[in-house]
Amino acid sequence: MTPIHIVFVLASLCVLASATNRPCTYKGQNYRHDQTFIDVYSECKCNDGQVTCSQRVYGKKQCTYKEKTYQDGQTFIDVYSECTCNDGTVTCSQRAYANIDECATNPCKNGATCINGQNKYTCMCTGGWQGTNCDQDIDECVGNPCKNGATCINGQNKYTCTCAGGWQGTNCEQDINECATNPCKNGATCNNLLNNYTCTCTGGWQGTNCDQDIDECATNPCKNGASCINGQNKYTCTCAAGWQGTNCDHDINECATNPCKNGATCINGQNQYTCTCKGGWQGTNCDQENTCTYEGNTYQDGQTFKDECNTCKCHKNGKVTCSNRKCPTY
Ligand SMILES: [Ca+2]
Ligand SMILES: [Ca+2]
Ligand SMILES: [Ca+2]
Ligand SMILES: [Ca+2]
Repeated sequence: MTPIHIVFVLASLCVLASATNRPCTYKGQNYRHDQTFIDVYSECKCNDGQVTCSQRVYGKKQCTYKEKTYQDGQTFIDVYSECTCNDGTVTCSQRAYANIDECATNPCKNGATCINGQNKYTCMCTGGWQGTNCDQDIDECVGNPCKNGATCINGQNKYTCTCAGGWQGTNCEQDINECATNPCKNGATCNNLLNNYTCTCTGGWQGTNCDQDIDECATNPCKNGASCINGQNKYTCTCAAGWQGTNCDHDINECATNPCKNGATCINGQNQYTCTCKGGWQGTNCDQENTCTYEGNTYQDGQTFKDECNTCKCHKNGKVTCSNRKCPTY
């Protein structure tokens, strides 16, 4: 190596030394090479005349997000977004992941179908449910479907009507025909009413259902000691002797058969007749000749005859009367 070479090398070394150890001037302050210092919240270093500072190392705030703590600058995933803690404030990208399945958490209840949408979901409810998540029961009684005073009971996708008396059907809209069970007897006509019926009886029957026989003898229709027999819508009189007719109120004319003979007069009586005989006849029916028998002899009615000193007479009744003189004895 020549002396010229040596001088050149030394000069080069001197230049290198001065080039790698230069001081720094930063915000009016001088710093040695390699010196570190704090600038506000950053750590800075002088490096060969250049100051470089870390970005806000000191005093930066942590973030608290959904009950978790994150360091400044820390990134994390929240559901489907990417979030960053930035000096105490969390900012999240909006839906970092496309076409998120919003139905994945089964938000639709009671058998509803979930439809995954763009940043939303839609629930298609099954019968009887309503609301965003199909978790609200529909009150099927709201429209008052139960009629005629019925009570409505809200059920699962249905309602039930408890009918008032006399009504039937799903909505209690049908009148119950109380005549359907044929409550009216003995040919009666049934009248269907509201929660009731009435019977229009045929003759001879009475009572709610026309099943009670009317006692036609109750009004004592049979007269003059007759006996009454209660029948079906009628009565029968069994007359006492001497009476006839439906009610035994007609006297039988015992003279109708002309019982009195030989010109006698007949007198109609109560269950009997009386004959008034003409002269020369006697007996109940005046069919016997009117004679008297006296001491073995027969005399005609009105005939007089002698009995010793007395005069006797034969009367209509067959009796003989005599004068009652004491006759002299001979
Ligand atoms: Ca319901
Ligand atoms: Ca009815
Ligand atoms: Ca009767
Ligand atoms: Ca009579």
